[in-house]
Amino acid sequence: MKVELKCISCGAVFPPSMVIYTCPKCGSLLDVVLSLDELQGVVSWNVFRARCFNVWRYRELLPVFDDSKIVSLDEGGTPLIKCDRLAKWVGARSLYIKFEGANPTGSFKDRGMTVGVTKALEYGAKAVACASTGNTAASMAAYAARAGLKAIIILPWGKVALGKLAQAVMHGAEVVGIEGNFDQALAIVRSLSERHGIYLLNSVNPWRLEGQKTVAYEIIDQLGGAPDFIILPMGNCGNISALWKGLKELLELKLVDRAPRLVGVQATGASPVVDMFKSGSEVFKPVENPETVATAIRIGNPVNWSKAIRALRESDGLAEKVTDEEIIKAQQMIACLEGLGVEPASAASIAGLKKLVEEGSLDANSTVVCICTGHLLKDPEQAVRASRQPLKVKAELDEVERALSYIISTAHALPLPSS
Ligand code: AN7
Repeated sequence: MKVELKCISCGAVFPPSMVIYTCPKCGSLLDVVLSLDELQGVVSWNVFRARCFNVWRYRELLPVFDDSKIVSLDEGGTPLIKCDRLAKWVGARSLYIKFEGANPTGSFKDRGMTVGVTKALEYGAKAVACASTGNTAASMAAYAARAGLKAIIILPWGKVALGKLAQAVMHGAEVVGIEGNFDQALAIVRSLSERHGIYLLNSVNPWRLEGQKTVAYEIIDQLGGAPDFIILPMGNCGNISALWKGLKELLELKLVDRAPRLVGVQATGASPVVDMFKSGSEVFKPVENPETVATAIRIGNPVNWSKAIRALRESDGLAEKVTDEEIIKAQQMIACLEGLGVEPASAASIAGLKKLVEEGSLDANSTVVCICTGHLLKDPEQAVRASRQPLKVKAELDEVERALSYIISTAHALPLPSS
């Protein structure tokens, strides 16, 4: 299949053999452009559904040229779970969670890494690198290990959740913490990659987004059609960019008859894209010192902001910001009402939905899919901090009974966090 890299600003086109991350002419972001004409009539839901349910079910739409180099951990194929109890709390009629925590390293990043690391092998790279708030690091470290590549990771020191750090170091990556934030780490790793020819795997890399777009295919595949809204958290904005690209490809291939409206959610302390979208401004203003409990999306200068704005505008979408309190409340409700453990950034999607329904900007009768991007166990320290602590007693029955007296006397219901 014919594949090109195309600048989203000046339209310049480059061959896929060039190792570039941004446009060599104007510096803007690149899109991978597939010639979908060749696939009309070749791909169909029947063709896809005859295969295993993972990212590679959609093989024709993934621009990898050498199948023997594919680095996979059976990523994707995550559950789409109907959440009726949570829907009631949110005030919506029909709500699904796309549970990306079920990916091999516990986040949606694996979808992008399977393609990104395969590209690294195709290009003949020996080492890969990324800056990360944690999940990209964990995923890249795992896929690099499987591919036999060296992995270099730059992190904001002290601001990466424990589970993610544990993964990065256990998979053997070289990890450097900087006394600074993610945005600074990204600037450093971009220079590092350029100077030393190390393959860059942040979401500025357009190939990574090719893997991540499969979440769009899966949602439509699982629902058998388009929902009214898809809601997701935004950090560096790779995911919303990829989601929209995937949906547009399905539209062009006539594999879906309409596009869902996209909703991007950020934390109030790190909301440059939401602010720009809501104000209707053409000027992007980064946030100097981003801050939020959702460390995954503690990003003030998202590299893909222009693709995110494009996705929100083209899909007639919405954007919303939520406080740390709203994020934690939503995380508890997802956990207690549905049994789904998600990390704070992921809960931002549900918190955003609740706010938009309450404001009346999102019709409560809509069918909504919220993408929950990462697993609860990514940030165990935050989960323990946010929850009731276990009681410690002597190893005696009556001590345990006394500790449980309230529950035992009201055994009809476990207490849930008050709404
Ligand atoms: C759980 O790992 O940026 O808008 O360096 O870990 O595509 O950046 C993580 C981002 C949402 C935001 N949810 O996605 C990183 C990193 C979780 C995340 C996002 C992230 P993008």
